Amino acid sequence: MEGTDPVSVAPESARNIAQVEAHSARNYAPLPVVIARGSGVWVEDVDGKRYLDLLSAYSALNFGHGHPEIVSTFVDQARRLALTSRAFHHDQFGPFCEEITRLTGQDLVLPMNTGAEGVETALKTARKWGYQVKGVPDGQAEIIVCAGNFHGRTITIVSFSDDAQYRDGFGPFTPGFRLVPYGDLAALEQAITPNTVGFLVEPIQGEGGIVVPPAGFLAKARELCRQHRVLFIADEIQTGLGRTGKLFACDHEGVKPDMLILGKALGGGLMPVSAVLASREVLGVFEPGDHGSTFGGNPLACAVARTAMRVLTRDGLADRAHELGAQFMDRLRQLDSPHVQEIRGRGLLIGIALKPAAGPAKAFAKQLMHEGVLCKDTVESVLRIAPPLVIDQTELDWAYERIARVLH
Ligand code: PXG
Repeated sequence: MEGTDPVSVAPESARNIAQVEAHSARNYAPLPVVIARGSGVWVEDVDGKRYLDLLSAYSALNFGHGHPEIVSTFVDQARRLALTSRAFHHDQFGPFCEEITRLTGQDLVLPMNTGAEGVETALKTARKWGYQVKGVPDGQAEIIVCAGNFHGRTITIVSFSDDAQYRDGFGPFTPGFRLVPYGDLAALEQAITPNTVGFLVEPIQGEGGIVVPPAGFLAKARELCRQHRVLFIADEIQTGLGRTGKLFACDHEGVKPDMLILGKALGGGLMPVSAVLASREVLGVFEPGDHGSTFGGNPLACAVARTAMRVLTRDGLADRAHELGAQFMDRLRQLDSPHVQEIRGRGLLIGIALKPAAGPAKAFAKQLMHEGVLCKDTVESVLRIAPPLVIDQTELDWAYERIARVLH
């Protein structure tokens, strides 16, 4: 864990960090800031210092902290009915299913909680569809994934990661996956066999370093999948729901995936809500008992997601991300910084790729923290800028000034 450095960490923060270091597993290395409250794009630490949140919990806070309407739905629904399990129907489930399938243009939804559960669900769906509908011989289904992928941390998901740290010490792994380079159409075509049931892809790689694939890749990959009867599975957990300047990042190339995985922002910044969406042919493979989750599709989650989707559309947050993001990226590109290699991304999902000589991106994130701006590195050399989509121009200007200062 970073710095209990007494010079830079105020007393109450230092106390909290010491507790964490004493009693928590060290599976994270957070910046040494201890946040106590948040509102909109701003958070405040236990010592009363304010910061602008340019990370948005990796896109889970697209609506900002404590969005008033979403909080109000959350509180009302928690008072009325929070949990039933799926053993019974509840009055939020039907409307949620209708609204999310309408928003995504898909036939059916299967709700889960975390992103990784959503991905696991999509993988199970693709396999079952492969055996039942495509006619793949039992136990032979293959799923193609991309180098540099990040889809979560379960054993199956890390089984097809090419990041050694995600895998080391966690074997044996789940078989049935093939890796191809991200954005490489020829490699994808070569990897397809008669047993291929799905191609799982992030339309922009988030944890891989905000990597935008070559123009046309998604549309052509989608077409290739159609030709070979392979399900095109888009993991839009980080890119979906307005983040990249369209409702979904696949929309930039007019691609409608066979299966769509959503998470993060679907929970309105308040709770974990994920979902898999697909056609009736695909999600129709499930029988009662095949798959599920105690909390998946609970009344609180459904109510919160419904309000989140309504706010997203009503407030035009995707268009906002498009406009503010394009401007901000232009301004970043004009920065005459000795450290910057490339500015890349879409909408308000922006990566500042640093030159090797600049040193680790994490050091810049730490400097920005001292300037009152919170963001985080992704891979070693990329700073991720992904503010809540409700951010305004003045707040972005405020952030820009500080980023410019730190990068000079
Ligand atoms: N798919 C994508 C594209 C993601 O970015 C997941 C799946 C998994 O979601 P859950 O809800 O299971 O974390 C992600 C998550 C972290 C971390 O702390 C996770 C993400 C980004 C940065 C850090 O594990 N993305």
